[in-house]
Amino acid sequence: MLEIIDKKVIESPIVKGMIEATDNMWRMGWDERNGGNISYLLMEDEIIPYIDTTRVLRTLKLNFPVPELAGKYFLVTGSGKYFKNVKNNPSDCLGIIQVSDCGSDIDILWGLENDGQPTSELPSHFMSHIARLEVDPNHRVIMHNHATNLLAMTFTHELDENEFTRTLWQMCTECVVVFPHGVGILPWMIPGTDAIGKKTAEKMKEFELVVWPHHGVFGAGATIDETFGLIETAEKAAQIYTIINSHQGGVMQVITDAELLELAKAFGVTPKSGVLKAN
Ligand code: 2HA
Ligand code: ZN
Repeated sequence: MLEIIDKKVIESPIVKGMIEATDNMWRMGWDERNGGNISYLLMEDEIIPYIDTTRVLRTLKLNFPVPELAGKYFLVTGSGKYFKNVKNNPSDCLGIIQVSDCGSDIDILWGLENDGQPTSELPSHFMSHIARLEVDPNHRVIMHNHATNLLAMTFTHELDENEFTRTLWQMCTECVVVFPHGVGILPWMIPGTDAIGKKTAEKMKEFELVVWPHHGVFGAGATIDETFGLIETAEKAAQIYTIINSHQGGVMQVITDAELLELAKAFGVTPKSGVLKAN
């Protein structure tokens, strides 16, 4: 019986979507070894057909209570798990968890076999979910990875949020339309801590993209596709930045700030104020 239920979970659209995302991210080169993590806020009707929500496999204590998320279900990647391996071993690499009524524990309902734990970045994920839900009722996904060119750019570009955002917007015409709020940037910090979780969440109130210098990026969105696409777009811009900076001939022409403003107007988005210099 147990096996039948678990088999159904693996066939559910949510787990299939997670397998596809982790595989794509690994193939993009953004998730070497156990790098990267994803959490997906699940609606009850997405899991009820697949899972017995009263069957708790294990309960884990949280160091950082999250009463704001009480009762909520999440599909998460596991701590120390390799994205490369998710598709061959989803019930080991992924887990479905529920936050307890008081917000101080999580119940594991499926997966994380072999005594696995949810992602080491759970503080950043949970605190970011809380921050994003306050500003976006459609919010569902937090995604972290080590997107190569964004990471590289944190060595070669100043870390001022407005300047970093402006450079990314200048690299590809679509950028200002895809992330008009720009990117937030933290100082370098130790990953996996409550402290970096709090700082990331503070930025998430304003930005859907938060860069961790010399480490990677956090993205937020309503779907896995949208969040992946957001990071993919910023990463592409960072790639263009790196390519043109290593080009001997240098930059011959750019998209001007006036053109970016015109573009934003044409697509009905409001770029973060203070980034573009033209008026
Ligand atoms: O181990 O990416 O930031 C996964 C990570 C930590
Ligand atoms: Zn990381």
